[in-house]
Amino acid sequence: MPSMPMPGGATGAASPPTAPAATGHVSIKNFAFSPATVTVPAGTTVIWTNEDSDAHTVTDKGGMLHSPTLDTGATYQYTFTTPGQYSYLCSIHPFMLGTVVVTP
Ligand SMILES: [Cu+2]
Repeated sequence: MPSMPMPGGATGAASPPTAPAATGHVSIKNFAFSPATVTVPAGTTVIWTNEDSDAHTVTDKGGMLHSPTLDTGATYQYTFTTPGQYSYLCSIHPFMLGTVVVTP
């Protein structure tokens, strides 16, 4: 990838010019997290996007993940820095379960 100066400067989103942070994406649709299990290396920002017509949340029991109610099209993101396995659910529909596996 050629190295180019940042055009214009402030774009609102803080993205490092080199070594862009990895991102993982989880869709929320049909009352399920998709994929239900996502595996990412430590330091990855996982972004959930609600693609349902119903509101959902991303919530874990430990309080680490605590999104507001996500309406259609809303997103929630969290950067996982510690390896481990993180289970979460939708607090509105507790049968909706998901897991983030963070590898070193
Ligand atoms: Cu839900």
